[in-house]
Amino acid sequence: MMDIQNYIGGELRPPASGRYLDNFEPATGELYSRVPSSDASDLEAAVDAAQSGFLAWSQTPAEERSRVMLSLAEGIEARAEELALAESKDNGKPVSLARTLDIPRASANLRFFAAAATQFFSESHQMEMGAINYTLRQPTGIVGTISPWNLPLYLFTWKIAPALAAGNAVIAKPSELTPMTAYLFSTICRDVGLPAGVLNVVHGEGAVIGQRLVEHERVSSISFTGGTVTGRAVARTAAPMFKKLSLELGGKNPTLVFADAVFEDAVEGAVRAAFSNQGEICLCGSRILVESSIYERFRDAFVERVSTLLVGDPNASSTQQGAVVSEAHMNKILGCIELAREEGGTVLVGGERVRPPGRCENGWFVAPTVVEGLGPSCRTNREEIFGPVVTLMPFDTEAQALDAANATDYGLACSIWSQDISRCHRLAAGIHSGLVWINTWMLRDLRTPMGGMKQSGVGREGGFEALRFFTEPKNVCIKYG
Ligand code: TXE
Repeated sequence: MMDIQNYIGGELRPPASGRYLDNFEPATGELYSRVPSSDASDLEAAVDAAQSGFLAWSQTPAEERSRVMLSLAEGIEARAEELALAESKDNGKPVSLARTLDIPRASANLRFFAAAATQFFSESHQMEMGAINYTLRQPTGIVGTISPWNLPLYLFTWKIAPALAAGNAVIAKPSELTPMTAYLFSTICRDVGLPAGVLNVVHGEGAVIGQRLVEHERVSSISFTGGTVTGRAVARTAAPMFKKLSLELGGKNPTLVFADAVFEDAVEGAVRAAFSNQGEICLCGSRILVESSIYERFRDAFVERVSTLLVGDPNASSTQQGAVVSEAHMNKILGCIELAREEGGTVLVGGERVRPPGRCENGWFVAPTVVEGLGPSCRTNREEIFGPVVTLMPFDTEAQALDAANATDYGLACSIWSQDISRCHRLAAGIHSGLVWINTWMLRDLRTPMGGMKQSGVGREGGFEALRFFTEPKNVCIKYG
């Protein structure tokens, strides 16, 4: 049984208390490693290490920070296959997805922000009466990053990379459900010679070490990705302390399909948006709204396509749907399907647990599920399920589609499938979400702002937005005569 370790002050260390949490492989339901159950004393050590790390790192020229970050990206690339296998085992996702999405994106995050570190700039404002203002953008100090289990190394690096690029020291708290690739990344940091204390990784329970990180007086900013309920608890702690706060929370994203869409592209796009990563991506399109004139044709083609998705051992290269992250999460998803039935929905395909034969028969798998017959205001269409469950709803007019799309408390993403460019622009402006995809889904340019409105969060990640979040702007005004 392998014991994962914290990474504090450049060293891999066991938790001070010697206590660990069990870590399971979702595809088999078996215990396979242990993760530190860190507490306040581990955090204190991490804060002390980060304080001295910050002194050195914030004075390191951007070009040198960039060089070190590029060597971390190279470290990921050199161990890509090991990391992909580890991510798949820890999370349950198909190894093919970890190979093509998670791990390449983790190194891309570091490469992108390594470059951004040398390209960041600030404003200056000339006054006609003979004065000039310029903005200094200085790192905020020790920042806390809290990341979730659905895209473990991808979202871990998405936060630490801009924080490090801007010259901060970081204390990162990965999800206790998927700690393995953050641990392996710690070994890369050690091998590459990242200066001690610049990045510290503290593992453990959210309510214990995550909460302590948010409330620590020497931690200046918190960047959090996770559930809306947890995000609210984080905000409750951080706001009265006036910390900088970035919250990337849940979604209940609509996919809008109009009769003039390229039909095959819309079906394929809607399947991908609904079921990628078992539906465990905050950007997944879990409510599909289809124009009435093509509703039945679309429904039949969609259901046929979904019934061909291969659910099974994440190690098999043919697998398209792996296990969901935990037994508790599987039960939550199955409970949501039950609720959909109670609300009057009809399950067209899926709707139950899957037990793949062989080594995965006790794993936590849910069949890709399609429900129809529910209106936009029921709980199934308003609450985030975060699993392979999607609803289909017809609409008659563009105005109806927009109303239904906006009928949730979330506002993260949407995708629109239509060839009418004027309609696409109108809807993009009218939809309450931070991201709009037209005739595509999850096509990401790392320079663009990423985040949501309403209960999907506060602030934006990505590009210079992220570097602005991880720096404190200071205006300097000079009068020259
Ligand atoms: O995530 P949590 P959970 C949604 C999805 C899912 C639901 C709950 O709907 O079903 O959230 O998932 C840490 N102080 N998303 O409960 O708890 C925790 O250790 C500080 C959407 O598993 O939000 C982990 O590192 N930190 C989402 C991180 O928060 C705390 C991704 C996220 O876990 C904490 C995941 C606390 N009090 C779930 N409690 C997305 N937006 O992509 C927990 N944590």
